[in-house]
Amino acid sequence: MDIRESADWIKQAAQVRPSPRQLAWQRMEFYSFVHFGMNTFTDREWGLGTEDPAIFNPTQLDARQWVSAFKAAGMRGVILTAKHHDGFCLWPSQYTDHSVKHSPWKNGQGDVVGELATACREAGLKLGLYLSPWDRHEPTYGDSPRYNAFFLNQLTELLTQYGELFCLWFDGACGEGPNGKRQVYDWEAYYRLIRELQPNAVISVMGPDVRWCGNEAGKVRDSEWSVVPTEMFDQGRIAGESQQTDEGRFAERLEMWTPDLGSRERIRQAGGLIWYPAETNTSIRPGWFYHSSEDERVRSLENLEDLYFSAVGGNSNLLLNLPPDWRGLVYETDAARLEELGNFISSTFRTNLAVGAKVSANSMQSGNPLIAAEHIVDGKDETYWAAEAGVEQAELVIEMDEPRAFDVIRLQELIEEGQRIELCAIDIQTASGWEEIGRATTIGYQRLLRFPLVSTRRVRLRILRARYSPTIKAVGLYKSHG
Ligand code: FUL
Repeated sequence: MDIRESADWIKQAAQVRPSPRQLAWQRMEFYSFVHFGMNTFTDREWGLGTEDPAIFNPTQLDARQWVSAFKAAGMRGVILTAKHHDGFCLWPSQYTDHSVKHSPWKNGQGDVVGELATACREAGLKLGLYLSPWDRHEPTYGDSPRYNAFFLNQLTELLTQYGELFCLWFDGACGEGPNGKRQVYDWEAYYRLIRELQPNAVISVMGPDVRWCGNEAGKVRDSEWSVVPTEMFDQGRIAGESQQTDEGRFAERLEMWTPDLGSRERIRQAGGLIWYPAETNTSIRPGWFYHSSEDERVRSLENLEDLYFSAVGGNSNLLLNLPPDWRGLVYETDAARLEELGNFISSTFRTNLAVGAKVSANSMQSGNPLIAAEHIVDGKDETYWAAEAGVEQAELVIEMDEPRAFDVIRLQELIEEGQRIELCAIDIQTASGWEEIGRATTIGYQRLLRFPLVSTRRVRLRILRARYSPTIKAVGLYKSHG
């Protein structure tokens, strides 16, 4: 039965909550990474910084084509590499000559960031930007104060000239400067500027708002906690900066992979706790940049479906890289795959078979009209169910008018209140009684479970262990199409 004895520290962990910008970001679920730049033309992954801007010359660049391919997949935003490690800028920065301004593309009049910003605005997608702190071209790199000032100038251009940004994405690579000195990044100054000029934007990976999941292969933990020890942020930054000095394929760099970031055992020893949710970043191809040699190595539809279920369905957002080719277009195979994936996602999640069902619960907080058992199937965002304070186990039974066949379940906590569920199971009622069909550890923003098709009138969610008082915002039952 109920264990009404949550220790104080568990109660505190249950009450760590996301900021409004983290919440808005979490709802984006799935968006695209665009690695495009000098490397697209030199067929490299990491440029040297000595490339001639004359090499940058996409013949058919069309940001609208990118955006419509991303939209077809159900993506809600795009993050573009405005500058990668080679220092070449995709916008006409006034602080360097190493940019589109000095390329033959559109006679030096073009602006890739600007074109993408316009295409996103037209299509209703959000825009984010990747700006590499490591800059192999810039002569001041390694002369820390001067380079930091340069970097802040570039950031200011990006933060002020392209409308609202949802994200600034920093990786941690920190190579040696041309003068042999090591650059010390002034992260605090970068963050202050972003907060001032784009207060709604999250700062991801080498930043305080969104945590790198710890690998680039698309792997997600069984329990992807958004409440983690404060140290995760500082340690992440240190690991990020020291991890890369050589060009390497991403699959080989799997540092920062600790399976347990948020269990009771782990957080009990923590100096403090923060809301630091995970993002899974991976590419649709082996590399981050386009290489024609990888045209046959685009992820299959089945692989993308699995990735979607494990990442978006495992309490992380999915940042899937789609590198445009040297024409400046998302390659045909990649675009076709995105469309297939989008069709699969939208047809699968079109109809929640549980909507309107009766729901009962064996524990419930009273006195709040937003809280009721039926609210988990009312399709509304702000209503939910919550167990009484201190309760760590509870059961909800969903009863439909007639048997329904489904093979996907979607579970969501009300993360505005925190992340609390540690273990749960799903049962269906059969002629011989309740039968367990799925189990999960954490839920958080969203957990998706897949299993062979079942048909039943009654579904039971057993919350086997939770912190202080579990909440459920929504339960969805779906039949997958594809
Ligand atoms: C890494 C970079 O070194 C890769 O080139 C790529 O941009 C990846 C997303 O981040 O740290």
